[in-house]
Amino acid sequence: MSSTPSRVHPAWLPPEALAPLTSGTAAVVGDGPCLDTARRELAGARPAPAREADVVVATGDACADDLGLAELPAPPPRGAVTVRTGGRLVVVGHDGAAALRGLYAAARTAARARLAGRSTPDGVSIDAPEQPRRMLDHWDNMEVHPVMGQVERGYAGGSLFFEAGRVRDDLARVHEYARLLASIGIDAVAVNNVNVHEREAHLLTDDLADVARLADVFRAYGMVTYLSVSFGSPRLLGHLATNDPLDEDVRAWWRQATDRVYATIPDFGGYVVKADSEGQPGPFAYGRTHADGANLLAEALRPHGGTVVWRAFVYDHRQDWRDRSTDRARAAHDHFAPLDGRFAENVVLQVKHGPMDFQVREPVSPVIAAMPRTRVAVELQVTQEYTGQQRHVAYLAPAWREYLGFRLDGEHTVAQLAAGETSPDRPQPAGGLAAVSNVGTDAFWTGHPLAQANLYAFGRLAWDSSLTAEEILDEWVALTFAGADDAALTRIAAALHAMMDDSLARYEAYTAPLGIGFMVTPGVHYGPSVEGYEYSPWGTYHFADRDGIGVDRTVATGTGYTGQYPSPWRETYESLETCPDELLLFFHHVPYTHVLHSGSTVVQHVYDSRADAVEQLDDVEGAWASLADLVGTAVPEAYDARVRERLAEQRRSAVEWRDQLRTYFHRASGIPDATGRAIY
Ligand code: GCV
Repeated sequence: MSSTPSRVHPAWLPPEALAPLTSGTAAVVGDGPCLDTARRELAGARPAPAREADVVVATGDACADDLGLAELPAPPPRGAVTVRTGGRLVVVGHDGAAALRGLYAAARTAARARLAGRSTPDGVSIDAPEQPRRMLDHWDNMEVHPVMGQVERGYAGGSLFFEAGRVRDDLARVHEYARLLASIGIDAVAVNNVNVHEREAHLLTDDLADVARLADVFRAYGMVTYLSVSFGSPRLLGHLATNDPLDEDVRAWWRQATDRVYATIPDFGGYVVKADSEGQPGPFAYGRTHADGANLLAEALRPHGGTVVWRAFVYDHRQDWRDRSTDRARAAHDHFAPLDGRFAENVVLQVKHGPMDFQVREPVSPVIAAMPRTRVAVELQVTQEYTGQQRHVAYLAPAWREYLGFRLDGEHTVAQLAAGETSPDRPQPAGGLAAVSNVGTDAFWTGHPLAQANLYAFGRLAWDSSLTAEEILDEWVALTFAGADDAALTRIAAALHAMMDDSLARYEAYTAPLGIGFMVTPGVHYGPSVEGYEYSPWGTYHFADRDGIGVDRTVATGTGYTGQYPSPWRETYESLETCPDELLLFFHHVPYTHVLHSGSTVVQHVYDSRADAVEQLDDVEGAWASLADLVGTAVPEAYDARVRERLAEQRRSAVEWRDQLRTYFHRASGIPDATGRAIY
């Protein structure tokens, strides 16, 4: 039986979202898979010659006169020119993909204008993405894993791509998904988990015809398809004696395997590789470097224009908690920074945004500024592994915006470093942005319907990191609820801002104090367990004891991690005086009585923030309840039921977090809560 639900929520592209573009006449000029998609999108409009049509979509080779325009600026690479004049809309993309994205952008502009109560003025706008690569990674398995389910760290049902050990026959849902992604500017998709199990390893060889079917779908929406591959493929699939990257037979095996991929999928994107990481095979076994490993695959892909996305998530996951000199936060920089300049041009080194692993709060990874001769991509996690697993409301855009706007080398932002937009004295080739997707076969795509906003926000920030989290939420609301009347739409927007704008800060306040992460139930990573990982081999310790808490990562007395940052951050984080409160325990081990810049002590902060955050949930629930009269009209009943079910679980879980953490730190420190609130 198929696990695909029959009624799927349209996310941010309900029919009403495109209605402003299909109410009159339309023309699409040119051929190709993306222009054909644009044609289908405009099928509801009456056809008309391009010179006269109300809505026109074309590519840069069309001439202004044919489109009924006096003049037409050249569309920028990957982008589009949009001309609004006298009620007409003409979208001209650099290529078909850019034209299609421009069409969706016009729907977004119309929706936002409506929410703001204004009309879109005439004029010419030129729009191109800030990040040259905007990729989504899927941690989907072909088979269902006994512990992880089908999608590793997936909280929204099974895989959209695979069912019962193979690519689905019916890819209608993948089309819907690709459409959503095209509308937010995504241009690349990796379809399988970076932990490549034996079955999925065969996608590279035995299942190519099926991968080609997925690639056909994504191509029609302007995206290229990638596969995660196992570094162990030559032995596993080719039955060679070794995977040594410098071995001639291994090199020949990768060349031949890759030639076959391109013979089947000529515009294939390339490979994503997790090597020497959490048990995956890699070059270390042969005494080779990660540059040797990545360049092996780069060599095979280069003749075809393909890219290797090599992950920098390499650390010792068999650590002893007594060993205070090994610091997982240091690992990626220690392994990769010395290799700068040694990666082939078609290698992108994909670095998680923080040095640990997608915790609620981490500093920005210093690796992002440490490799100016390497294409560094920054990896975000849309799927909410450590941020509430799509049961808690946690709108991630505010944190992503902070990371992307962080001036890591004192001058350039993370977004600029990823985009390769740096100054002449510090050129950096572009790597782009990638993120782990949060979708599945769930009828709402993302489990919690409001988690759709995170996927939406990732695409929008990869396009333009200067957008504010609030602006992005407005767009998402205006599109998602495009069927609501004006008054209802305004109320929905107000309620969702009240629920979502500060939702990540609230989640942080009841879960992860002052930069401490990993106080979660081991394995599943949901719910509190203060010491769950404290004596495990994963290197994720907080070192809480009766006297204090935190990890000393200073150069002076700790692991030296602060020394991996360029100025001014190495000095800022090294000093207790200047280290920001929210990262204090990430960088320093302090007594519970240490006084924060906020004036509170560490332990009182733990007590207060948890209690206050749970109290705020009254307002969150109240905001949703205020929309009750719209349920059944502007808000579908099933949508409301799902949101209410998730809010109830969020409260239950938040109370559990509050009580476990307050109790643990009361017991550990022996210091009472100054407010006298009950400790359980
Ligand atoms: C795909 C964390 C997650 C793993 C994930 C890994 C990674 O450790 O818990 O599930 O594996 O990150 O990013 O490779």
